[in-house]
Amino acid sequence: MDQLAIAKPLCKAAYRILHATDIGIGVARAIRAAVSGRPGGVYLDLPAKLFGQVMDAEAGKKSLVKVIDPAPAQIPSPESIKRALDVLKSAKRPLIILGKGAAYAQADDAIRQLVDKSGVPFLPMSMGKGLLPDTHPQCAGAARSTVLKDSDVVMLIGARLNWLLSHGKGKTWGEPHSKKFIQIDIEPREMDSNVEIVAPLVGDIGSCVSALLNGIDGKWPAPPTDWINAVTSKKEENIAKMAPRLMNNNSPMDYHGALGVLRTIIKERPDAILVNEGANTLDLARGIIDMYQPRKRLDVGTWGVMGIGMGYAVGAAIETGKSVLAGEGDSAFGFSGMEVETICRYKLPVCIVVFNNNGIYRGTDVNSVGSDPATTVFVKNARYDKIAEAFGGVGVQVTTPDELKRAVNEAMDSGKPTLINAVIDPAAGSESGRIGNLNPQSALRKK
Ligand SMILES: Cc1ncc(C[n+]2csc(CCOP(=O)(O)OP(=O)(O)O)c2C)c(N)n1
Ligand SMILES: [Mg+2]
Repeated sequence: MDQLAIAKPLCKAAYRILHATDIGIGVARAIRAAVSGRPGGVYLDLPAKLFGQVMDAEAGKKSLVKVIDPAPAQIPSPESIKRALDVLKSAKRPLIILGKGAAYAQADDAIRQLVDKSGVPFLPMSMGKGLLPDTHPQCAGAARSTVLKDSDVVMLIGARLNWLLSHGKGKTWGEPHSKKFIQIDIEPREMDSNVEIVAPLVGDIGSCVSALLNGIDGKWPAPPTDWINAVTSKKEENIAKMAPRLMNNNSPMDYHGALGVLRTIIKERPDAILVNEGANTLDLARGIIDMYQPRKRLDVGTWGVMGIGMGYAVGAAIETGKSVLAGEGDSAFGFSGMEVETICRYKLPVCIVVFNNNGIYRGTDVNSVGSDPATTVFVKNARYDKIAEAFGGVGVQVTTPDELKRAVNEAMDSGKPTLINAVIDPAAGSESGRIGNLNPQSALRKK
């Protein structure tokens, strides 16, 4: 099987090493390819015939290559900086969008300064959350639809105009051609991917943002007050509407009651790492759970890939030594749930909360014909907590937000591998979480 060819279209780069003497340089090349420019996964093929080769151990050691300056700074041109500052200055209703690229760039201080000094409201994408705390006064997360629709100048920092942002056009973005986009990205081909970028800034995010900061002095005009007031009042209205739902103590739980608990826990333990996958479990958690520190939220990413959860939890716990809280839809959990064995084997400080609503989106669907269970419905009253017990971990079954809170806090305090089966009302979720609008609509029904 030609694995290299299979991997090629899915990775940033794919290489094959044929000789033992080339392993050092091959690995160096793969690392450089992965971390330079826009980072991305690299496939390295070591075919079976390589394994049989022998070489002198000393020569082997010497053949290893140190990767020098693997991700060099890429300095933006001064013209592009001036162009971007001119566009930003002209804005009546400016907005900054922080993507996960901004978080990966680890230019946290510069980005914070840019937001603070410019006074511009910002919207974090899912894994950009926490770069600045979601509770920052300029965070427009709770007024997302308003700022996307009504802004006139949008500065994208390490965020792409892909499907997560409706490709920069359509209803989400208000009147057609009503926006000017400034985009900071290390990848020149990202510019004009879907709509015109009037001020492309090609370079690494740290260098670009620092260069912008040099042009934002004490005389920089604050955004118009009516824009700031409009964003703030929409945000306060939405937060006030949500507050009582997050405090409900219903049993069986709904998503809001259970996620309200996890929200408080992350507020009290801001350096814990939050892993998140599912549909309702993902989309609602993204909005409800505030993040306070950069790179603490790991989720399904651009392509919504179920199955990342347990691998991410293992990786995060080992790499950082910090506690991990994993909010998992019951279906999502099933994609990599067997890794609970790994978590227990290495005694990792991982607390998994399975949002058990008996299925995908809802546990109440029925087939219109036949007696088989609906394709989206799972075994009723499943006890996921027993999976942890099977491997010597802690398993807890909870049916109320109060019980959930106690169980999660206990797990996080003890650091013991724990799986909490959180019983969620099977009728609480909605199809496709909050992206039901992407489903095909019946042309007949519209008429
Ligand atoms: C690898 C993969 N397969 C299938 C899907 C389609 N998918 C999207 S969400 C989801 C599961 C949603 O159910 P659950 O995790 O239980 O979330 P909830 O019930 O809380 O909405 C599936 C299978 C996907 N995103 N990725
Ligand atoms: Mg579910």
